[in-house]
Amino acid sequence: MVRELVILGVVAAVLLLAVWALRRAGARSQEGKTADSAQDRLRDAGVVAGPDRDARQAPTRERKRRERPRPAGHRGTRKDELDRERGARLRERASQDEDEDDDRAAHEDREDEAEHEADADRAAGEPAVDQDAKAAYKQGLAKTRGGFVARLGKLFGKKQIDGDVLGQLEEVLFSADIGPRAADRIFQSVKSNLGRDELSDAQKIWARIRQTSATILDVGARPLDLSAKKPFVLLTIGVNGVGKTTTIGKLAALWSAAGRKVLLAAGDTFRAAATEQLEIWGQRSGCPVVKGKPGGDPSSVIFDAIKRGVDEGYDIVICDTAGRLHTKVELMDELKKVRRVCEKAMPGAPHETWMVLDATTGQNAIQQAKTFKEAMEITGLVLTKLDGSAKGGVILGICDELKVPVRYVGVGEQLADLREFDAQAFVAALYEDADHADAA
Ligand SMILES: Nc1nc2c(ncn2[C@@H]2O[C@H](COP(=O)(O)OP(=O)(O)O)[C@@H](O)[C@H]2O)c(=O)[nH]1
Ligand SMILES: [Mg+2]
Repeated sequence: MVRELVILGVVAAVLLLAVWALRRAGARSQEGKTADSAQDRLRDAGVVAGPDRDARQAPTRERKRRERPRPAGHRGTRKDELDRERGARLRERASQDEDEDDDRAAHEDREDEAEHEADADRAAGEPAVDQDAKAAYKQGLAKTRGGFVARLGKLFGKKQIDGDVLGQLEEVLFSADIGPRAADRIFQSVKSNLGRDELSDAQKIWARIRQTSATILDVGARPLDLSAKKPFVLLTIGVNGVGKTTTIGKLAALWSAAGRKVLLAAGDTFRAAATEQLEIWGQRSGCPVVKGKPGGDPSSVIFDAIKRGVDEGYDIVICDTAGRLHTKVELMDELKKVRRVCEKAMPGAPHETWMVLDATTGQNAIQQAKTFKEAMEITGLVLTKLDGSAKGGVILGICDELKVPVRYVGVGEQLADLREFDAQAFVAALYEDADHADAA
């Protein structure tokens, strides 16, 4: 009996233990579920970072989860609803923040790209200055290239260059706008330097033409040294309308931008509007202008300007002059007087006298230069209006005739449209693709 009672007790204890164990397991699983849903809610609310929070697609996934239909009949408590609303608001915020982050990142990317492009432009910009100058020369030389260069191209473009080539070369060169002297120099150079068999080689003929052209342009002038005198006095001369006043304005802008103190002298008192025109350029370039009375003595204006230049420590004084008087003799006499007065105002002045020539006038420019040179010393040339339909090849003729260096060329009407003359770039532009010029 005692033995049976013990067995019953053990069985009851085992049963009780089993029931307790089952209950405990049920309670644990309930606790886990509650914890999971709390975690979910916090994650939903954005308070806790979920594993995919940092992923770029998070807003899309969140939206999908929000849009997922809830099981039918699911009704949460009021607190659950408040939690959901708050969570939705926070998610919206987080999504907006991420959108803003995306916008910021995209903006920064664009800024980076722009910076990159600017760098590339800057890098390309350095050699582009030369390209630009060459392009400007090429444009200015369009007529010349389309004329005698193209005719030479046709002449040498033939498969077989016959013995007659020299005669034709002479004819083409002399009808070009480069002037008879330059034409003869080029012709003689080809004739005397190439042997009979070399005359059938177009490349050799072109090389000789290029070389002689470069030699003509190289008149052995020293580089311009504006610091040699203080003030450095520059006198500009040339017939009406060639671009003297415009060139003075461009030079003033160029040199004052380089840190020089520039003073302008309105020496064209013959034309009423000339002084006003120089004053406008003075304003544009930020340089003061010394002016006289309309119809007054140009020499006294220039004298005053140089004196002021000396007294007030100017680096450069640029003097404008008239391009036309009642007669040519009068004009030349007046220019000679201006020169004498410069010397009186400052011994040794003017330090340079530049003749301004309009490239579009072709052979006339050579004639003008010769006439002025007979009357007074010319130390440099500026060839304007090389842009547009200029007959730029005339530079060869002028340099050959005068043996004076071209210092600058004008390639437009604006302040920045002035370039230092580069003989190498000029020759390169003049004969570029010359071998194919017959195709043009
Ligand atoms: N296209 C072009 N026009 C120019 C250039 N230089 C001057 N000009 C124009 O030529 C005209 C006469 O210029 P101006 O300076 O008054 O000549 P000036 O009488 O010698 O002083 C003006 O309309 C200028 O704008 C140039 O390099 N290119
Ligand atoms: Mg003028």
